[in-house]
Amino acid sequence: MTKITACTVDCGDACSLLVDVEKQSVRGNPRHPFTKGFCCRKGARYFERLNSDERIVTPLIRDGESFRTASWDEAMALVAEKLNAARAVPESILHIHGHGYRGVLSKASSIFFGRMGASTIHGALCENTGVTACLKDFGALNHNDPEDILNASRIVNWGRDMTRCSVHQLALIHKARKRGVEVLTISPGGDDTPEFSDVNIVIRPGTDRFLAAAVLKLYLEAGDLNPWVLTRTANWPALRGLIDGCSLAELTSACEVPTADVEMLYDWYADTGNVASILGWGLQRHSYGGENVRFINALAMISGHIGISGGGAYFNISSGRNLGSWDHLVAGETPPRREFLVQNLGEEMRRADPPVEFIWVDGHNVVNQAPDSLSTADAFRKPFVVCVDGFMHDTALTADVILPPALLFEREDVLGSFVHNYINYCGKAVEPRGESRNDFEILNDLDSRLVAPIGLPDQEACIRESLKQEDFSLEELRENGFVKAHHPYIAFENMEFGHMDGLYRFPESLTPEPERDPAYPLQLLTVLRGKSLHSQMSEADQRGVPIVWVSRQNPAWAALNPAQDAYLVTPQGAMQVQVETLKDLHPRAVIMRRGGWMKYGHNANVLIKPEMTDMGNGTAYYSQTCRLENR
Ligand SMILES: Nc1nc2c(c(=O)[nH]1)N[C@H]1C(S)=C(S)[C@@H](COP(=O)(O)OP(=O)(O)OC[C@H]3O[C@@H](n4cnc5c(=O)[nH]c(N)nc54)[C@H](O)[C@@H]3O)O[C@H]1N2
Ligand SMILES: Nc1nc2c(c(=O)[nH]1)N[C@H]1C(S)=C(S)[C@@H](COP(=O)(O)OP(=O)(O)OC[C@H]3O[C@@H](n4cnc5c(=O)[nH]c(N)nc54)[C@H](O)[C@@H]3O)O[C@H]1N2
Ligand SMILES: [Mo]
Repeated sequence: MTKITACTVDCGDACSLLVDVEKQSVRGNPRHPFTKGFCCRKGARYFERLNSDERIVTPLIRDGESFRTASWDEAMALVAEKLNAARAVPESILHIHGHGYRGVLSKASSIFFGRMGASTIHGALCENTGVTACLKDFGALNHNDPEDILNASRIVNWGRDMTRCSVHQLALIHKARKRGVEVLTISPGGDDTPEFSDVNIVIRPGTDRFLAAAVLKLYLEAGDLNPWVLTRTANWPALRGLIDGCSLAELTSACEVPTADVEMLYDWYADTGNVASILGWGLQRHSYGGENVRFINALAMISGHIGISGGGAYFNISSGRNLGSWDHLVAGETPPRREFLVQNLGEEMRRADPPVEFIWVDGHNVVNQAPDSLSTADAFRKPFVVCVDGFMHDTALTADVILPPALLFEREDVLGSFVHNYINYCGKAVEPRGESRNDFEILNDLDSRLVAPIGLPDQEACIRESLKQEDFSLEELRENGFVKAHHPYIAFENMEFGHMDGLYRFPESLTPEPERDPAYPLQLLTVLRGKSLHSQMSEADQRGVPIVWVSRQNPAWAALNPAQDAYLVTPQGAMQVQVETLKDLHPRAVIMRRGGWMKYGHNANVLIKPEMTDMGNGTAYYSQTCRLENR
């Protein structure tokens, strides 16, 4: 029997999937216009994760340094007792929810603990820097339909490694190239972007704003400005002043891109035909990531490529824009809540008054994925920690009780995408393994044991409520697996923007990149893995010493003695690593693939200090400086 479902991991492709229940095999839904019958290896092999020996399938209660199996009744009675007591001071409860599983029902724990007045987290680990930058520029979060990329003459890809992060955008790029569309990628290198690019430009990490500004400078020098475009902007003189105030040499040396490459990029934007710009998520994980995004958008705008077919700037759309909320189905109001900055959770918790006594964390390996992992793990030692997760990762290891959730294919939900405009139905294809239960049922069980219950609605009622905003039918979704939400094919057509006056806004500052610290002259780029999603990887794959990659031109490479152990060192600490080389990587960049676990000595976030980006309370992971040395 084949069941229609959809992937709920935190990925923009958000595939519609068909599961063969007997064979336990997965394939992309051939009828879905974006999924087009194929999916990535993470989705195709998800049953390996569901059936893995490493999966936790019964509740566990801490027993000294390890855990013992418990019944749901025993585990939930213990959790309820602690929560009932903590509710005397609601702020002493801390709820942490991540994007480990997406869908309208995944909001349940946030609404549940919100009504209690529990503390929560703020700040952002993912894409909020770029989202905020785009909102400042365009006044709304939108981009052309993903398929419109096929209408471009040329594509300029600012650092999105589609070989890993999006197999469906990659397929569209391949199709476009077959039609003669050319692709230029700008990145620090060492990724697999050459696989789909005609030309690659290597840039100093974190400095895209200077490259975009340098190309804008060439536009000014050529006197090549479209008067119609300028009338659609609110503050061109401010940007013009910034660019006039810098020489081309200053801009090119700030991004370490040769002038010939800057001129080539100008030609790519200025030649006849339409240019689509793609903005990856990596370039906004820097201290001035917001400015980076804003200058790239400004270049796409000034070159006349916004609001037209075959053009546009692709960062993100909002995955929730087509789905309404259901929190009004829950009685009461959410009072103002205390918030801890997620990037600096350990430190913020240590300073907290009243102290945190009870933590509920679900869908987030926060100890592992937020910066300064050791500090977070340490702050989790004292409170009573409940972790709803199916794997014994760095966050689960801090828990007093672990509750096993039903995972993908084992529960029903609906969700949107931050890349395409389809709403997908995520059907329950198989029964939850062992004693696992879906997150919503776990909350219902807990609620029934509370002295003052919150009262959650029926799950299907929540799904139906979410679909009301666009009048989608749950029956149609169950039958087809997806519905299309209607948005204009071209974003910001006729250069009508989302700001009140309809005009575009340029950035009004161009912040210099901080001087290189001679003690830590390299930059650590903790980029994603193709085979797994963040920390959702098998423990068996994490044996031995983790690998980092550098260029042969990296000053550290020549200085390392291969006969001795190598260490990656930041002001936060040191980690033993194995150093390998990669062609065409920027000479000051060190690549480490993120998601490895602390318990195996593979977690880069132990070495990353909590630093914010310039916008949207994002995390400047990639501005982490480092060095490599023998010890
Ligand atoms: N396989 C897999 N797919 C995923 C995920 C996963 O973990 N695994 N995660 C999902 C999620 S949540 C996200 S947010 C996305 C992330 O998707 P991506 O943005 O593709 O990946 P990142 O690892 O965030 O960023 C790394 C890329 O940014 C480039 N880069 C880094 N710094 C700079 C810079 O300063 N300038 C430029 N121009 N380029 C730079 C690197 O060369 C690399 O190609 O992927 C999603 N898809
Ligand atoms: N060093 C460094 N760290 C980074 C980044 C970086 O660039 N560098 N980038 C970051 C980015 S882009 C992101 S999006 C974040 C991701 O941070 P997280 O969201 O913490 O990432 P995951 O490791 O995918 O953890 C998700 C967890 O949810 C669990 N899960 C899956 N399905 C369910 C379910 O149905 N119910 C419950 N209860 N749990 C479920 C999984 O088992 C997994 O343990 O990390 C950030 N961390
Ligand atoms: Mo992300």
